[in-house]
Amino acid sequence: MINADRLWDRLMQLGSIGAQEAGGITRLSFTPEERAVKDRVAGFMKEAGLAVREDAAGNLIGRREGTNPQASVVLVGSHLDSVPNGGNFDGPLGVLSGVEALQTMNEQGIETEHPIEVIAFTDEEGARFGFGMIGSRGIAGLLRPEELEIRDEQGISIAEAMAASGLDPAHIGKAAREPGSVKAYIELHIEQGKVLESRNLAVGVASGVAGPLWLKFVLEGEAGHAGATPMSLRKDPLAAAAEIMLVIEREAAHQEITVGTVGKLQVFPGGVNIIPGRVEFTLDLRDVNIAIRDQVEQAILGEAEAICARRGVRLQVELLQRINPAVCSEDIQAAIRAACAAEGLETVTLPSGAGHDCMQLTGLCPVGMIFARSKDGISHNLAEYTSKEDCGRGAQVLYRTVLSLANGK
Ligand code: HGY
Ligand code: MN
Ligand code: MN
Repeated sequence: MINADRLWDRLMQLGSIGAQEAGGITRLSFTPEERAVKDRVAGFMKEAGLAVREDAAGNLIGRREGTNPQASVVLVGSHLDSVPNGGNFDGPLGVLSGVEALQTMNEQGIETEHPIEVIAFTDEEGARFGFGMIGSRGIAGLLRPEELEIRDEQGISIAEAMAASGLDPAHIGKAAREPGSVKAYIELHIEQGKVLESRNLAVGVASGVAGPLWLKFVLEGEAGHAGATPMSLRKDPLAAAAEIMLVIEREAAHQEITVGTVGKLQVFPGGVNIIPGRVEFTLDLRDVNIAIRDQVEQAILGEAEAICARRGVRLQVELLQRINPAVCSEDIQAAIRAACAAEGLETVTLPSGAGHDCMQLTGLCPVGMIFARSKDGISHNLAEYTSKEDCGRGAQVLYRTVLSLANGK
């Protein structure tokens, strides 16, 4: 059995790192808060008896050797970075449960054939640069040098932020794992939705992960005097943006699973008595079916162009990231269900609306995810909560699943 008290205590410790006056946690990549949380987790990994290192992409890794030094590694992961004013469980539950599982194996002298590594991926959320999953892309060898030139709102590039935190962006390729070197990837994560709670279940099995498409819309109109400019003579980019946002809502709502969200909006120059000159907003569009997501994307872009043409507003759309949906391995799903059965836990299989690092790893190894119940389905919010009991249940299922994966099943 894993030590649920120790897991909970460590989770609560991390909750104080990056805590915000306005509530919630903010730990963006390559910031002092992220450095602090990685140092604390590195300490937990050492307490667990793991060999601890950081790779060229800044991933924090704790390794436990197996009996067969030639065997491929089982990766257990999640992330420690957060969204602004985020919750305490999105990411850390998976990393700390991985540490707890390996510490339990060491304490109980349990041997596995395959080595196991618990990994805290760099920048899963993409909150700082609008481009996420940097660490898992690095592991999969998918990072392109030009992507390290993406800049945050202060104009700092990913490469510059990496260098400032002691990494050499030129060596990012060294984080990539050889094909065949990874047996499987498994992650415990909070569900971030309401399915488990509505079914009164503590643990769920992921069938797949919806793919997020992130676009940045830039609308250029004509700034003007709010009082002296008749409505018929305006080229107002904010009014155009408002129409486009309603198109996004309508087109996504027409589909069964598709979701569309405008999460960031900036208005320039931003004065009470100024008709805006420029507006920027982001679109996060997701579906588990890539063809449907593409179809909704084209419908939105077509209508946006027509709206802007009618209003005399210039439209530019910039791709921030396009991640394909991921399918979870049937074998790993079966291993998770067997672990749930061994724990006497009824479970359900469900798709993940939220994105996760496993999406970057499907070309490297089979992937699977275990979900822990989220209270009220809330996440990316300071009210995000999973009970101590459910964290323990999820970690225990992870422990059994990792054992079965690391012993050649
Ligand atoms: O955006 C997501 O779905 C994840 O929380 N990064
Ligand atoms: Mn997450
Ligand atoms: Mn998240």
